[in-house]
Amino acid sequence: MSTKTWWKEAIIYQIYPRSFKDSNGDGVGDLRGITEKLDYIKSLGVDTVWLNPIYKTPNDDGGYDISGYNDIQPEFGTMEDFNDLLRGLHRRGLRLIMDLVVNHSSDEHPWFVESRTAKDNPYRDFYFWRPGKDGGPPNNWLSFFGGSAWQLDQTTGEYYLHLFSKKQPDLNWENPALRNEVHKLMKFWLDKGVDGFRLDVISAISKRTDFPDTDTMDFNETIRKFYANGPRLKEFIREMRTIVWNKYDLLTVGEGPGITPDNAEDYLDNEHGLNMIFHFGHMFLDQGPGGRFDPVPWSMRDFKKIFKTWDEALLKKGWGSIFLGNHDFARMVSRWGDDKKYWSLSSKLLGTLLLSMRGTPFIFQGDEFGMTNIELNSVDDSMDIETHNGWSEARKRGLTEEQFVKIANYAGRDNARTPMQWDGSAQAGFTMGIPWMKVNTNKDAINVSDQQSEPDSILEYFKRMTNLRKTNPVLVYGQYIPVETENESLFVYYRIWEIEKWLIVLNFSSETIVFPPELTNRKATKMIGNYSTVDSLDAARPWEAVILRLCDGDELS
Ligand code: TEU
Ligand code: CA
Repeated sequence: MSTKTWWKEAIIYQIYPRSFKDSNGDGVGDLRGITEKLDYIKSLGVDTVWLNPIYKTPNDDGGYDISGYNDIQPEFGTMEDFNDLLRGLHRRGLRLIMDLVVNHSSDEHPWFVESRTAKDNPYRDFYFWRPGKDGGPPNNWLSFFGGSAWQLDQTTGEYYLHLFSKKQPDLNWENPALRNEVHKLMKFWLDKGVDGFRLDVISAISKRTDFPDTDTMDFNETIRKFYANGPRLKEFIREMRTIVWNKYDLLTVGEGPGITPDNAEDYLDNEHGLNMIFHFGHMFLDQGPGGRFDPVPWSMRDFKKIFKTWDEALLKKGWGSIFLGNHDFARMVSRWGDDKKYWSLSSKLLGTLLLSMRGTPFIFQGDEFGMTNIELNSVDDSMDIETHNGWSEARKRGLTEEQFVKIANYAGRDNARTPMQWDGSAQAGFTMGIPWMKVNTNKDAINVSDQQSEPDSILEYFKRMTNLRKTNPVLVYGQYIPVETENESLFVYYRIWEIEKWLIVLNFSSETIVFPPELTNRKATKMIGNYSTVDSLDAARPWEAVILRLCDGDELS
């Protein structure tokens, strides 16, 4: 069925460099800091690292606004530091995936600086410039970060498109000269020896160049119908693959809202597409029509349905990825688990889910030892442009700051971006100086140092889970068969491969849940579990996670 490749078997660790480790005391995490921690990374049992952007940037949006694609952000270090890091990773058998952000650049990139000077500048068509309509912007599109997606530029009196902040003008992929530049910069990094790319918002690179108005108030629907999945998407991806990727053994993972189970094939074509994609189904489950700052309750039934639908969709072509948190969302345990009473058990449960699903798992820094959300007291505390812009929109709708901050504390991106908690010292061992963003006040209770070599810790559990996955192909290649769909607390599934039949039981609740009849009285060996005592096989205790290897002769129902 599915051919074996290294990237299917990989376990990926995501590093947000600004918040990982500061080596020189300026309060900003950097490349040397990562190099200092390579043995820690290796000890997790992961084998690939994905770095969020480290390129030259005015840093309007956490480095996703790039002004020099072949340069390192000076705050993060030099190209020599980068080469050292890459060597250090490879020496330990770890691979490196870079973030490729080419749906847009920074407005400070030389291309855009040129582009805005005159209508006949050779770089004009690297971006989307349009005249206004009826005294306003060319259409009614809204940016991801609030407000119109068009910005009027005085120099020429035209508007440019920016799906994200106004300092992130969208690049025009219709222009072959731009595509050639993208190919060149990918080659630059691949020739240095990097092992792949995570392609930021790849879903939006092909625009509907007549720019039709959106006809819905639902933001996620607007994304699907108007921003993402454009007419030339497949062609652009195929071109990158033919001209660049086919010459290297690399991993490509596409990111982007608007990718659905129905259109995933367009991205993943085995011969011509990306290796895999991130799907956002579960990540948008608790977002209402207004998007991130319009939260709605989510149900376990829907959560399970999303995993089932995606697994089925990806069977036909391609390969999936599994993540429960990243730099764009709240902390995994605060969102899907219980970060208070059952903090340890529920963190381990989420680790069990993450590392026992079909699809390549991505662990976000800090989740391996249970880092949690923070509490901002005011919008001013936020370091994220999305939260600041979200607040200006929300206040127009009549929300008080207190109400908005509550929502931001639940859903905002700051939650994921606080400094790594290495130990309980003043700045959690992240920096000797003043950190660019406040350390979470729970650093004394939640840090690496306390959990290392502590057998019952979340960190040690994660290591056991990565090892289990690495040594048992059933967890990588095995079929995924969900057991029941209705239960609001239990998430139960089989992984089946050759003679191996494994059963994974996860109780997403603080109650003891009696098993459905088909799960009881099974002969099985426990492979791992977040409770140390032997299981009854009749019920799951609060936030219990257990993986059972079913013994020979056992019939699957
Ligand atoms: O995010 C892409 C994106 O569209 C969203 O999934 C994400 O929720 C975002 O935070 C907007 O709400 C990518 C990056 O991961 C993100 O950090 C960048 O801000 C964005 O692209 C723009 O480059
Ligand atoms: Ca630094």
